[in-house]
Amino acid sequence: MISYIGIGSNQQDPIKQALQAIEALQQLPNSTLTKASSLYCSAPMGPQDQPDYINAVAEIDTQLSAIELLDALQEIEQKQGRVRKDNRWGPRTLDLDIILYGNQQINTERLIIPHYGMQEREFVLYPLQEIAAKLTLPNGTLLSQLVTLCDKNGLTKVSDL
Ligand code: ROI
Repeated sequence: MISYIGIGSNQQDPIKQALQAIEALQQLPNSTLTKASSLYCSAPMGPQDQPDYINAVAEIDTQLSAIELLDALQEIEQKQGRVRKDNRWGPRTLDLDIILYGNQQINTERLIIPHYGMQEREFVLYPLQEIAAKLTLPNGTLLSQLVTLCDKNGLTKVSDL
């Protein structure tokens, strides 16, 4: 199964966190990291009194089920010092989200795939476009169409800073 993983950090050296997360994704069991986007710097979505984020998207080819993948991603978050508390819209050391899992639509207590926010988040859509320009979402929407509709909101590649 081809799956896309969103990577985000705005604490504890975010660039290092994102690079370390990509390395950790390379070590996932029964999976291959097939692509990783550039790192991007994005303005915080949600409360503005927090640092800018570093975001990226990775493509993996995996034999893990969606739930097994979620467990593995949460383990990586924990290892990189993520503290899950009352900070739904607050700063985070590392956030790993399953953006897409093949063409599946999943709606359970723990998992909503495609990720509910992906359609309007520039820090998901632009990195995703970099590595999967021709992607179509499970509902038939073209990624390129969503990108056209989505303001960059100051998003920059880290290499362009
Ligand atoms: N804002 C940006 N720019 N990038 C993120 O990864 C991100 N993650 C979040 C919230 C707090 C919604 N804001 C974000 O979880």
